[in-house]
Amino acid sequence: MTEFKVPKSHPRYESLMKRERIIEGFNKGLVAHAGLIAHGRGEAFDYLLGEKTNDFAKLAEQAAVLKIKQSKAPVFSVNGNVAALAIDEVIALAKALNMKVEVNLFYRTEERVRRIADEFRARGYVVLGEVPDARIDGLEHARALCTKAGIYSADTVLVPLEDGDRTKALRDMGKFVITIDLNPLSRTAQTANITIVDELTRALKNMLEFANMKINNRNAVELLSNYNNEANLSSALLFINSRLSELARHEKQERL
Ligand code: PTJ
Repeated sequence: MTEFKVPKSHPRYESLMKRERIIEGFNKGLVAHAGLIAHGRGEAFDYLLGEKTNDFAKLAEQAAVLKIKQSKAPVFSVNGNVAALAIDEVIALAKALNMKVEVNLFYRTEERVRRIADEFRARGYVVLGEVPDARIDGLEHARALCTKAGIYSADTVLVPLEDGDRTKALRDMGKFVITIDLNPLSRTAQTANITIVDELTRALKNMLEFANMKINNRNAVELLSNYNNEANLSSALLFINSRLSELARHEKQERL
């Protein structure tokens, strides 16, 4: 942990703890410089969403779990922020849903891939990604590197906090892409097949709970076939809109 001790009584304890985890991850060489900026953007959107899992997010989380359960080769793609914030949740969900985990970085350095893989190893869990032997089609440079046994041959990829370009490239390769992104307007959110507009650690906990539930097959098929990502993203934007209007009205009344 960093030198700053977050008092449990602080009204923003949860949010500050996540911030501390990102800073700690940065200091340990897991998180990219840009990861700090990405986290701040996420915090801002979480404010707008009320810092809780909303109904549209819960629905997307359920659809995502059902889709992963139906997949033959699902892969969980992990970057620096995800490893820093939720490594234990990643391992738990990957085990529950029989997913391989691959370290796949946007700002790839071999050193950072190894450090992240080491964090998994320290927990007795082996990940892919250190020895790339394939490329994501249509992308240039090191950010295209991946493994044949993992992302390259996956049918479904869970890529939280991802860049829009790579999300599109994965879709162009015919993969089903699930993302977790607090910004419903991001290119990734708009490009994925299922977008979970929720905070990463909350989303993974909810998904694990759902993964461990017994679901009637007919209900699963119905939920998935009725799921509409565009409508779900609209619900997220409408929620932010109405929440802000309500808050603004309340503020106005207080001023009168
Ligand atoms: O470790 P690397 O090299 O793979 O780089 C990782 C980052 C996150 C830096 C890289 O993928 C990146 O630049 O991503 P973007 O384009 O900044 O997108 C990250 C998205 O995740 C943004 O839309 C943020 O709002 C969102 N976000 C940030 N923190 C969270 C989040 N969404 C859910 N939960 C969070 N905790």
